[in-house]
Amino acid sequence: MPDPTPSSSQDALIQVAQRGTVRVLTLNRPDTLNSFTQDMHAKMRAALEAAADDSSVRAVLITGAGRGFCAGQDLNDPGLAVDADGRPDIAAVIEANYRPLALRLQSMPVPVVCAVNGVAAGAGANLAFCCDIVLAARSASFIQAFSKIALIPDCGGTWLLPRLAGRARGLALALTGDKLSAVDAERFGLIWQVVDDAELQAQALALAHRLAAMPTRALVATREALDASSSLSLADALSLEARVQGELGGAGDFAEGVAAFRQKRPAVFKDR
Ligand code: T3D
Repeated sequence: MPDPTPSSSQDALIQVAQRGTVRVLTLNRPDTLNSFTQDMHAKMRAALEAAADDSSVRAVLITGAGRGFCAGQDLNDPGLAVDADGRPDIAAVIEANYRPLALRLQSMPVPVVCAVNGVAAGAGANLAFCCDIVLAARSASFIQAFSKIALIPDCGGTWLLPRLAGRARGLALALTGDKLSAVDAERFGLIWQVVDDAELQAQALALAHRLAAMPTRALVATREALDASSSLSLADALSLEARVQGELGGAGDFAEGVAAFRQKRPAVFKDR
């Protein structure tokens, strides 16, 4: 498997580019709206791992090539696992591909921005919802396409939809498989912001650069604390805040942030 370095070629399944301290990963099967094959999953895992392991990377930006963001699983992928009866072994596909993808995105050691440039369907929509901050082009849309092929939402959809949009909206989206406009996705709380199509990539990159200049360890700890809170009592969440704050308070970025404030200068954060 080729190393997904920042120099990857234009026809790579995942294009990898370095823009300063931001690693840009572009899903690149535009003829099938960037739907995922086994091969593409492997490249995506490798690209995320490489970004996580590279201390010069301080934010990741994920987007899609062409008119779509991602149409989820490639339903024609000949590489799909089959069970003993020759039927698609969907459980194996999920365990091997979508589970690690969702968990990796939600545990990246740097913030992850997603720029949804077009339709995001099935696992493609939930991939976006796994990211930390999601911008979408005004023309983009989100479809929980699973019910149309007699499946349930995966890639974290059953967990993410009720948490982001609430049970009523999350369940209705999953049951109907209706297309949701980017504007409504923002209104439902599924994404952060809709931007004009022509502005999407520039605004997403600017946001990723802004996050990259911030105290990475504190941003990642913030994500972890928010995610943990749903299964904690208030008392336990307060204890977690105290513990994490204690750890961050002993780190270089806190000293730098306070010094910069006192000296009335911009802080230069370095921890990761
Ligand atoms: O193993 C497992 O299956 C388990 C894993 C499940 C995870 C999942 O993600 S399940 C959900 C899979 N995704 C879908 O069901 C979405 C299927 N696609 C669509 O419903 C539509 O394509 C869209 C609503 C996303 C977009 O519609 P439209 O009209 O803008 O585009 P189109 O013409 O349908 O698609 C353009 C091309 O992309 C077309 O190819 P063609 O005819 O030009 O050669 C279409 O076949 C191809 N394409 C789109 N989505 C997929 C796909 N090819 C393979 N797999 C796809 N998912």
